[in-house]
Amino acid sequence: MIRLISFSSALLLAASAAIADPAAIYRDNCADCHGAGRLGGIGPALIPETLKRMRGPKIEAVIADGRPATQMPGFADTMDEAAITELAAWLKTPLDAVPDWGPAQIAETLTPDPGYVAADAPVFDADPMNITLVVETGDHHVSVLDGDTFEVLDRFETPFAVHGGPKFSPDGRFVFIMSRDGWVQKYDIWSLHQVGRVRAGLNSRNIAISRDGKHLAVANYLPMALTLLSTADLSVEKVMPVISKTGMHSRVSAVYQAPQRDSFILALKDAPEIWEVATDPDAEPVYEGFVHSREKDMVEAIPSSEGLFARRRIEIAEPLDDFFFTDDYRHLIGAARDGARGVVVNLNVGREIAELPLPGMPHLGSGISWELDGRRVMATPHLKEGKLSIIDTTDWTVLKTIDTQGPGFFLRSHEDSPYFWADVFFGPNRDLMHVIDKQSLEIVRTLRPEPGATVAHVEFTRDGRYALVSVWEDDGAVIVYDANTLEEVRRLPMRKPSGKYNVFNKITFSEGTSH
Ligand code: DHE
Repeated sequence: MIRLISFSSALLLAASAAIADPAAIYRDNCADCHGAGRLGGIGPALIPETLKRMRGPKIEAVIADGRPATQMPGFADTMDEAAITELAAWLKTPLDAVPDWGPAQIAETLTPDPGYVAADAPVFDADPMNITLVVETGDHHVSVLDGDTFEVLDRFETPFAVHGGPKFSPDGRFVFIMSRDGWVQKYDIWSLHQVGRVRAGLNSRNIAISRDGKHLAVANYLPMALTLLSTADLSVEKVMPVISKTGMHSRVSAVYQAPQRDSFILALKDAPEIWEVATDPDAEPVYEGFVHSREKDMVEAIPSSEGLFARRRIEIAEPLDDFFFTDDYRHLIGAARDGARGVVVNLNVGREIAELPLPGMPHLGSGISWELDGRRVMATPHLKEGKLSIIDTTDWTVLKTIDTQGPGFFLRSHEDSPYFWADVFFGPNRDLMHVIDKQSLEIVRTLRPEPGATVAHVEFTRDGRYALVSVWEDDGAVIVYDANTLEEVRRLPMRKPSGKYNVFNKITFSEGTSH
């Protein structure tokens, strides 16, 4: 007897039959958008390095139901549960071989925006120094806000899954944005238009721009290299493999600009070293803080004869992550692997000089600093404990521990604000935001802007008058608070807004922001 089956049942059977071969399911259903080699196409790369960093629905749910507001369809009608589970498990396995990703491959991805025409002056009336960018991770867009009126001047599409702070050119005109898949996007704020994109890495961490604004560094996990791009046209200047003194290849956890030093500082994931890369070969290294001439003799200065991107290694006892820098960029504090200590490194002499007890995994990269009783202090949240540590950066002691309603992720303040703001990012109280007095170190107000909704990450306007808070939900919002009265003044609907970045605060390296 001949039995007729529907088209969708036939597909379902086909997918079930292919359970043993998830690679075939992938080829038939996913490769067109995500690339034959799982490295991305119009959809993101589907490799464990990226997937395990994704917050939000589980990969099985995304395959079954799709992603709203994207081109990712749901496959629940054509793939049964077992096939979806099998496919998801396969996507979490590493690639058999990571393809070369050198200057030639990167150059091939360079995509100038054909519609871009550089404006001679800003195409809007707003203060270009008070523009604030809001990264909306819900549908992979950035909103360009006028920091005075809070009007949205533009809303543009970004590469998939932007991570880390966008970096502005020193004049505040251009901004560079990076996705976890290693795409770097250049956008012209004056023209309100994308300039172009390039894929600098396959799995990337963050970016940093040089003090003179000419070079952009991209920290990569895949390949294990630092990519250096020209900010003018996104062309590749160098791909620097990261190999330790003992010959070990290492991922780059992060790259930071050290403005006074005219250099990039690199955190290495797999090797006990910190790297410093020169971005101005003609500049005299700034080592103004020396106390002992003995210290000076120990300096392994960047040899300027090696030219641009000369590299200096600082050997340390164990790999450190997640750096906070003092305002003079003479010292950094890095998080030790045990999640219980901060290690202070003097960048001038190139060695560890102190250790701090910081149990509960400090998130030093979110650290901010200010003056307290004539001393320079910094504050850091902890990812695994509901507390904030206040550290005296003159003698490297923990001055105070402030108890909060749960572990937080970000801190923010402004030179002209008496308060700093600390979110509660994890746990049942993730809808709370603490406001803390910078002098008394007491919590003066705890806000609950939207009961049940995660609130996180704050940015101030240029003058410090308003604080912008993200309601980190798909139908979320940016809430504008009066930074002195702590009253809500505006609510702007946004799609899962994450970080917000004010041009002036960022290009002046405000002490209230992470750099
Ligand atoms: Fe981030 C900044 C590393 C998870 C949102 N994050 C940074 C920076 C580093 C870093 C090194 C500084 C880069 C810069 O701005 O130049 N982040 C890490 C991690 O190692 C960690 C814990 C694990 C990982 O997934 O890689 C991590 N980060 C997250 C998230 O889960 C967050 C909340 C959501 C997301 O987008 O993935 C997140 N990270 C952010 C944001 C910034 C950031 C919004 C920029 C903050 C700023 O104000 O500058």
